[in-house]
Amino acid sequence: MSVPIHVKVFEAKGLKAADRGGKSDPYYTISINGVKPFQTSKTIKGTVDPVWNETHVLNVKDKDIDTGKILIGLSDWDRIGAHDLLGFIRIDIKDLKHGEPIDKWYNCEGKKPGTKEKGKVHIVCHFNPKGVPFEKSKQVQQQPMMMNQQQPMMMNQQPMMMNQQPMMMDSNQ
Ligand SMILES: [Ca+2]
Repeated sequence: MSVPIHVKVFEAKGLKAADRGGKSDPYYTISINGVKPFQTSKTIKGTVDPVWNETHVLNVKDKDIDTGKILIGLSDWDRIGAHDLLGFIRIDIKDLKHGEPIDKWYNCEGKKPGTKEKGKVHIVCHFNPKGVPFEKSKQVQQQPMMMNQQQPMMMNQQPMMMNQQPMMMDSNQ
């Protein structure tokens, strides 16, 4: 059994500058516990304040609900050579409340958990046992009275959203 978490990565501010001229070309990979398959974002070139607005659906296995982490690894794209690491975001899945979107700026960490790195990332995580799509869940949050009526209808939309994601992954790399 697994449970979907919808993660929307809006933007980052003040990431490490890995290129000359004080800029980076940031992109990230996102996974549960750093286990493949990773999902990869677009690369936003020439900035330390990238805006992504990308939504990911991660399937969390039952055994990872108490101890697993959402791991986001931020890197600087380079035309030649190895890409530079810019930082990590680690989100404990046990801190996410079931069914309730959590909207937060997370500080970047270094390679070692708990160490500081430059920058922060704006993320909404929605741990979502009923399978309500993220965008709809925001509406539900704004209209709490309608919640029970809307939920069953929306569950059918989810497979569609999930199929669109792989198409978008490589388009800007
Ligand atoms: Ca670069």
